Amino acid sequence: MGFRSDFLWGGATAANQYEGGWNEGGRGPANTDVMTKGSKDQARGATYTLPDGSRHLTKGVAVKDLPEGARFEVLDGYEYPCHDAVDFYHHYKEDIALFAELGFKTYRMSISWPRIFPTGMEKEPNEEGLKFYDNVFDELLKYGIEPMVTLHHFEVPLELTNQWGSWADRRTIDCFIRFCRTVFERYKNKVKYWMTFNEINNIYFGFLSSGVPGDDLQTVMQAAHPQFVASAMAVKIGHEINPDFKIGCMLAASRCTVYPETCNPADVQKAWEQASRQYFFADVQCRGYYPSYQLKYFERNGIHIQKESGDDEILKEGTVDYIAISYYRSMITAAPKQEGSDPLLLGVINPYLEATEWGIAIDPMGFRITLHNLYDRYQLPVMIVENGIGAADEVAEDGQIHDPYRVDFFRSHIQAMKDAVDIDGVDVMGYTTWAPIDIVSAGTGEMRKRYGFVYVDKDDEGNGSLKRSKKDSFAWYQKVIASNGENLE
Ligand code: P53
Repeated sequence: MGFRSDFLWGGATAANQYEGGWNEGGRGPANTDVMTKGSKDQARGATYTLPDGSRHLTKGVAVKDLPEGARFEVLDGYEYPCHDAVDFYHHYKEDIALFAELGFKTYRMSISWPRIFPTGMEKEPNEEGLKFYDNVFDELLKYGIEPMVTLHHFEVPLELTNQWGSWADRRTIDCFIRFCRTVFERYKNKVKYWMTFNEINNIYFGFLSSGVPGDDLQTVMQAAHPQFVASAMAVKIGHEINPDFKIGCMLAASRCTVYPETCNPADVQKAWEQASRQYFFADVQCRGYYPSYQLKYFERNGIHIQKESGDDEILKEGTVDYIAISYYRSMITAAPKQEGSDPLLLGVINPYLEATEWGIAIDPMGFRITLHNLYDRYQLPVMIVENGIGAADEVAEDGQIHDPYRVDFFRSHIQAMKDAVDIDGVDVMGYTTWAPIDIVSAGTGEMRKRYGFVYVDKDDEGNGSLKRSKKDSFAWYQKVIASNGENLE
C-alpha cells in the first residue's frame, strides 16, 4: 500500500515564467516575451507592429485576424512580465538549495528553446545557453535531485512566429528536432526524464502555448499535426541517443475532467464529447494514430489535416513511455438548451465545490477519477507534473506567510492520488507541484496569483527585492516528502 519507494516527489516550473534573463547570455526573444500583463478580468495580449510603423496589442492571447505584414515585437511602454520573471537565471543556486531542503527527489523545469537557438534557425547552438543548463543540472545532481525536462513549455523563438507562423508551418519541425538532438546529446548523462510538449491540448490557446498567430479550428488543428510528428521524432531520436531515457507526452487533464450539468443523457453525451476533444491529443501520442472519433469530428467540421507521406509511420514509431499531466480543476458542460446558447459553460459554478478567487473549482475527487481514466485508457505510468493552487498570499504582521488553504488543497489532492493508487490500482510515478516557488502566471501574467511554498518579494508592478522566504506550507510539504506521502497531517 502507499506510494512506490522510488516515488518522484518534487516541484515544477517553466523557463518563460521563472527564469528571466530574457536578453542575457545570447538568448533570443520568444513568443512569451511579447505578451503583456493581464489580470483575472483582463486577458493578456501580444504586441506587434505593421509595415506603416503603427503599434498594436492583440485582444487576448488567441490571436485573431492578424493584419498582413504584422511583426510581433517588444515595444516601449508595455509591461512584459516574463522578461525578468523572478530571475532564476541569477538565483538558481539559492532556489535549488531550497528545493533540496524540501527534500525534492525530482525537479521539473523547461529548457528555453531560444536560449539554445536564439532565432530557432541557427545551425549551431548558443554555447552560453547550454552552459547555463549544465550549471543548473550539476547543481541539482549535487543534491541528488533528478532533473525532469520539458522540451517545449509554451516558448518558441519569436523569429519562427514572425517568419512562418511557428507550428502553423511544418518547417518548424526541423528546427525543433535540431534543438532536441542538441540537448539530448549534451545532457544525456545528466537528464533521464523528458517530456515533449507541455499541455499539448492547450494548443487551443494558439499564440500563448505555441506561438501560432491564429485561433480558428482549422489553423489550430493543423498546427497540432507538426507537433505530433515532432514529438514522435523526438521520442525515437531520444531513445537512440540513450535507451534509458523516459520520454512522455503532457496533457492538461483538467480539460478532460468534464461533468454533465445534469443526468440528462444529452448533457452526459455533451460532456463525453468535450472530453474526447482533449483525450484525442494523448491518444495520438500514446497509441500512435489519430482515433476514429476525431477523424469523424474533422470530417463533420470541414477540417482538413495536411499530412506528408511517412507521418503515420513516425507517429506509430514514436509513442511515449509515460503520460504526464497537469490537473487543477474540473469543469461542467451541458447540451445547448436552445439554438445558439453557449455549450461551454465554463463560467458555471459547480454547487458541490468551492472555487478559488480566480474561479477555479477545487476538486480532489475529480483528480482521482481522471487518474483512473487515463491509466485505464493507456496502461502507461502516470506522472503528475502540475497540481497546485494560485492564491493572493500576503505577508502577515508577524512577517510570515500563512497559507493554510494551500496545505488543505495539497492534502486533499495527495489523498485523492493515494486513493487512485490504493483503491483503483493506478501506476503513479511521481508528483511535482505547480509551482514550488512564486512565479509569473501563464494565464494572466500576474505575480499576485501565487503557487509557491516559497514566497518571492515581487509585485504586479514589478517592484520588490526578489527575496525568497518560506511560507507555512513549506514545512508541511517537507514532512509529506520525508514520509513518502504517509504523513498528511
Ligand atoms: P496560471 C491555464 C492558462 C494557461 C496555462 O496556470 C495553463 C492553464 C491551466 O491549464 O496551464 C498550466 O499560471 C501551465 C503552466 C501554468 C499553470 O497551468 O495561469 O502548464 O505554465 O502556469 C497555471 O495560473
